[in-house]
Amino acid sequence: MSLKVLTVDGDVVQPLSLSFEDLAAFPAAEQVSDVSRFHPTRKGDGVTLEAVLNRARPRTTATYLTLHATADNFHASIPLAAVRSEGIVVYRLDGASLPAKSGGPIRFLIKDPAACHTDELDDCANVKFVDRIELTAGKGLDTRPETDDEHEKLHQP
Ligand SMILES: Nc1nc2c(c(=O)[nH]1)N[C@H]1C(S)=C(S)[C@@H](COP(=O)(O)O)O[C@H]1N2
Ligand SMILES: [Mo]
Repeated sequence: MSLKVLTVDGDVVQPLSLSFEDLAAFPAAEQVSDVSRFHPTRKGDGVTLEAVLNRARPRTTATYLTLHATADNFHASIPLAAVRSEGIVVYRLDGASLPAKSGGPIRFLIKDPAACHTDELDDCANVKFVDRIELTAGKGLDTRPETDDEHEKLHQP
């Protein structure tokens, strides 16, 4: 059995547990090749968030989508309606699993994010090391920095 890298759960009809192979098997129309087209500094291939949600089927009561990175305890919760068509789940680089230095094994990307802490769909919501996508009625856990100061601290090595 192949290793599951992403769980999708919460307010959904069909909770999912996906491996690299599961994501690679999504049809071509649901794949997003070469995310450097959206972000020159970011690399890899993904699938659309929409394709993942079509399988999980959020209930009509789900209004927020929360991205959880257990690895460094970072979380972002964003309105489902706004992110639905904007999200990419990046999982592959050069045919192999996305490396940690690119935010792998799974990195979330918003196609056209706002500058950090200026909007709910901001650069900070491009969560690295995502292992769980949770759908909820109302906003979930969000640890994104809210001020320039907090932001600077987060980015210090
Ligand atoms: N897991 C995790 N994801 C994260 C962060 C983090 O600290 N941990 N920082 C966020 C912030 S504040 C920003 S601005 C972007 C930076 O992405 P980059 O390092 O690819 O430029 O990643 C976001 N994703
Ligand atoms: Mo950020």
